[in-house]
Amino acid sequence: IDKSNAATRHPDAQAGFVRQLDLRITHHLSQLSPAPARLVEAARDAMSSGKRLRPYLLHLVAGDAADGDAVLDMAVALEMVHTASLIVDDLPSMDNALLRRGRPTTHAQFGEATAILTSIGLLNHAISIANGLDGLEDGQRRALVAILSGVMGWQGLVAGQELDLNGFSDADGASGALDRITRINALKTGALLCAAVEAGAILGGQADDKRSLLRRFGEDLGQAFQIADDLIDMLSDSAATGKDCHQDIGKETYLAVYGADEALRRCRALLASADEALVGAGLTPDPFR
Ligand code: GRG
Repeated sequence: IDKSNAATRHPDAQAGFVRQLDLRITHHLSQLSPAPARLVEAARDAMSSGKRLRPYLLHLVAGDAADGDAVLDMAVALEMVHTASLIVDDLPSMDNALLRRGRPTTHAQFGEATAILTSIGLLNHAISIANGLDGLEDGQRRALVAILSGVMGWQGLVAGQELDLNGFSDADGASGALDRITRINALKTGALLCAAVEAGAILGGQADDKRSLLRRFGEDLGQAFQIADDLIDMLSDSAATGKDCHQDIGKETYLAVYGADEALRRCRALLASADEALVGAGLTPDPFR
């Protein structure tokens, strides 16, 4: 499993889209001035790399018939929300990480206060991009804004992170380890992938009956992605420490509870189910590989 190779079977198509996306990110970041230069610099730095998986997913689901400018703008908004969440995830009170995307994290470079402010600023700007989308019907624009505000909040990333860090209370009604793990992965990781897929379906004008299949695709992909992410972390840890692959990595993940073989099997089963949902929705899985 190599997450960084997720779309390299189509390097030209992906690279072309990512080039356009990066130009559009630069354009939107230039709109932040006259905000304080240090804050803008922190935002630029945080947004300067990444696999751009969620934007590419949006682009693939939206298809060629969708308005290319709206797709790019919405893709930037999604990447801003994703980046904002990573900045927060890396903070000393959370994962306390010094490296992200192979470079020093935002708080490591600019301090914790500026990192928090950068994250809030990116979230705010993502909503304002979606509010300003041209050439759409009002209902479409409202739906896209609702997707963004939903995914960042109480039914999305914020909720997933709280449960991941502090666990479930009785009132949260979780029934066992698998339920806890699946719910955390859905909120923390799946929600943003689903948001990209749903936004793509809106911009591509996909029929309502296809949307539930596309949602299943996003959900399966989210679960598979988080399991793969945990496997990759474990493999890089075991490469660094020389320990074997069944070590407990500290959190209640699918990998920690069921072991690497079962995690790999589950990941493959989820990806097969995701493929099936895509085909059901009338899309070809190949470009997504
Ligand atoms: C500020 C919106 C907001 C939320 C705060 C911190 C937090 C709550 C949520 C973060 C949850 C989190 C870190 C989920 C993990 C998601 C994940 C697997 C990220 C890695 O995605 P990649 O591999 O990263 O696509 P790149 O760097 O390539 O973009």
